[in-house]
Amino acid sequence: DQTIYLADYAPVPVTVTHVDLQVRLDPLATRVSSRLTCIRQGPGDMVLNGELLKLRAVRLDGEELSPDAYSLTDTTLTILNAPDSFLLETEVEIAPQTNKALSGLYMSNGMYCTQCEAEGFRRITYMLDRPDVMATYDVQIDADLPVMLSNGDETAHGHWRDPWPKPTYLFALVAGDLIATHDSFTTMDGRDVALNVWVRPGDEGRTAYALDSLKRSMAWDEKVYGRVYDLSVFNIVAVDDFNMGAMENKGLNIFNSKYVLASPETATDADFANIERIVAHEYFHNWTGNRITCRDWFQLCLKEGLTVFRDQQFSQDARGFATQRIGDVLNLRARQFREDAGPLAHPVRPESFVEINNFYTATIYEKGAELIGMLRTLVGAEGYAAGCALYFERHDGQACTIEDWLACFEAATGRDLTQFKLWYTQAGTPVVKVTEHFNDGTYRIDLEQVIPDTPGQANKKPMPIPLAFGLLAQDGSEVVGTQIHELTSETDHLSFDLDAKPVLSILRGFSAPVILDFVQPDAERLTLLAHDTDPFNRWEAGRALAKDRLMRAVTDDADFDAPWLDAMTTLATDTDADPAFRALALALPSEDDLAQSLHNADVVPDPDRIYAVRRAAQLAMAEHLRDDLSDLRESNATPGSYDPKAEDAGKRALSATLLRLQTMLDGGKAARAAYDVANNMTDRMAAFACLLDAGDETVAHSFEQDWQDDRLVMDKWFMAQVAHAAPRDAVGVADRLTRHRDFDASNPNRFRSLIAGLTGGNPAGFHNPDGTGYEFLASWLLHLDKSNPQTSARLSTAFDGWTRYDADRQAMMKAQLERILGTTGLSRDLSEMVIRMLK
Ligand code: BAL
Ligand code: ZN
Repeated sequence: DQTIYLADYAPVPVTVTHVDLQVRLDPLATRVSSRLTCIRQGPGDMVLNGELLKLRAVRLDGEELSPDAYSLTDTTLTILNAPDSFLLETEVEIAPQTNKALSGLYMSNGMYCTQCEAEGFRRITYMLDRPDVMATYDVQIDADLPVMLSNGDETAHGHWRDPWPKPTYLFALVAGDLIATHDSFTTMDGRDVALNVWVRPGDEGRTAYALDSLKRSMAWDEKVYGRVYDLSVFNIVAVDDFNMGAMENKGLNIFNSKYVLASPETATDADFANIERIVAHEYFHNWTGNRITCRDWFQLCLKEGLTVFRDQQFSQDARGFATQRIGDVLNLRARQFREDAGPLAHPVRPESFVEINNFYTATIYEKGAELIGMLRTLVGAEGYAAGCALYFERHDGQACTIEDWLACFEAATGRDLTQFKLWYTQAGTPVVKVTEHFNDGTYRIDLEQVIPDTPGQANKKPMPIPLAFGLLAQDGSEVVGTQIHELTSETDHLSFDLDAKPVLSILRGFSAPVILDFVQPDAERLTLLAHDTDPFNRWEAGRALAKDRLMRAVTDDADFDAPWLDAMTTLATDTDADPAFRALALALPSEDDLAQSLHNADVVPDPDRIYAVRRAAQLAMAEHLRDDLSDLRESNATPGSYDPKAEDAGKRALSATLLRLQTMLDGGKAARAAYDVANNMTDRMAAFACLLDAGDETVAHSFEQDWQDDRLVMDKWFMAQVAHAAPRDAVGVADRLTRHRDFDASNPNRFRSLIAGLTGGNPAGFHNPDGTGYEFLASWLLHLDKSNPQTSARLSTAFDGWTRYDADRQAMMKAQLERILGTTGLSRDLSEMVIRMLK
């Protein structure tokens, strides 16, 4: 059994306080010489981690170690009977060019780069590769290359010194033929920081937005959290082959090029927003992650949940609270609620894992962020600021736990957070059942919380759930402004003396990551949609109305009624409302959302039926809005040169929504016109998707002719064709595209575009009743697993909803999962995922 348990945590007997590395780069024979300053902290042997290393020498205090003074396995080097303090030297050889797992030191398009989180450093040299060992670093890179970067400050060409103690996972090295765009930032204590974004020659015209986002992030963290940058240089490097979105290595952030490079011609509004958010996220890690890190990987949410919460706050400030919050909640529900509802459910702080790379999940990140948001609601903005200030003061330079974090808030606010900690240890999305009673001038709300059983966890304890709510009169005027009720027990109630039954607006701003079980009359939802002072709940009311209709259309063949269509028209044409909000409010719940909601209601979801019903709803909306569509699009045009600002992006989003409706009516005429005049990738992709939906047979080819030399744009091309294929054609389209000359499974972006284009972008295609979608996915996961287990395991989660479906589909998905598991040489990553999904 390879399972690792939180309960088994123990500090290392011998630690390392300084790392001196010399790296002589060569594609097939890189030589890494390491000198570790070691100090004993307790009894026991020193066990260093190492994988795929050829050990050439090992010396202790300058003396070659005799074979009986150490032992070696495939994954460890153990120093027997080490003294109290000593210098340990090793020399190893590695082959970055053959490293296709993209973990450790590898090559991407001729450049050397690293990814060490979570456990990649052990593929570079022997070391205590765990986050509670924090050391300073001196790094000498030797190669005949123009640019050689590592963490900290450069003291001579290729020599870098990082004075801030850090764990191995924050180590980084980059070398190659790179070109930088430079800028600078003056900190609030008056120090100049050089900012550089390094890219491959030819990409330097696409770095401006990343640099601008970086400067705004630095200023925001000073202003809002009082956090100041602590080195004289901050480097960002864009890499084409990268498993994650980006990585917060100290002073040397490495990014997937998708989240750095942007120009109006090549990047969409969503790309610009992602760049802004991820640049901020990685920068914010400098304090929440780097200066204060995790004691062990079970504490991953300590840095990730908090840093996601901080990047969400930043984006709200940059782009507007309501639309950002709605987008974040949509993402939480689509990914985290789904995860929490299936076989992969796990607590925000898990208690065991086999492969830590499998726990970079929506639960750790997005639910982790919701926990910080709830904590802030419970202790108030001032209490939150005081708790954070104490955390930074008390724990700077340390590797910490969730207990350390919560203790700061208990000390700063006097609040007992014992019950709140259950949010970290209990998996599953709580359901809050709401029932209303109005009698003789008394309005009463009954509340009940139910936390579902999840793998390995049953009979959970009630958690503190902050419920923000307000009350409206039936005419829409507010009678009770926003209040917070803390639901701490299984059942509870609230009472008000009122003349008439009010309209309840509950879970305002989505104040807790829960599912509401609340049957509210349509008339009241329409009142909320039109009048709620809380914009999130205005949107939520519209979403609930739409979901009801779609579900009833699936189960009872119900029609789309005029009052709902009228409300949609009112929204679409309400020029007083923010276009971004209107676009969000007009969007229908996704096919996957409907599948899960039907499953929750004990209805077996039929992917084809869901697809057809969604199309029918769009058609009904389009017909209802028919006379307004053209004018509405015109009035939301953004003429002139492209500006990525949120206001314009909102107009483009609304315009794209309307174009989809127009396409339902005209078979792609308006989309063709829009495609031909588009002067930016946002409008172009919107029109491209519509044309694919309409079955246009020429547009894919002409798009390819225009963009075949641009890898990031071609990722969009691959994805859109699969996502917008007719369901019965989708697997065939995906299969054909895997034989395209530009399909390269070893590039994670390209692989993900094609695979997720099917599994996430075309659910009815993936769930083709003939089972070819499942077979296709399993075959490609097995193919990729041989070289890149991390990405293969990540994409296997497309199978996690398998028990929702009918018996035939379940049998076919189960057979594919068993086929994967029965394959010899399967990675630890993929096998853990499949075993969990089959349990
Ligand atoms: N630490 C891995 C990438 C990120 O969350 O920033
Ligand atoms: Zn992060």
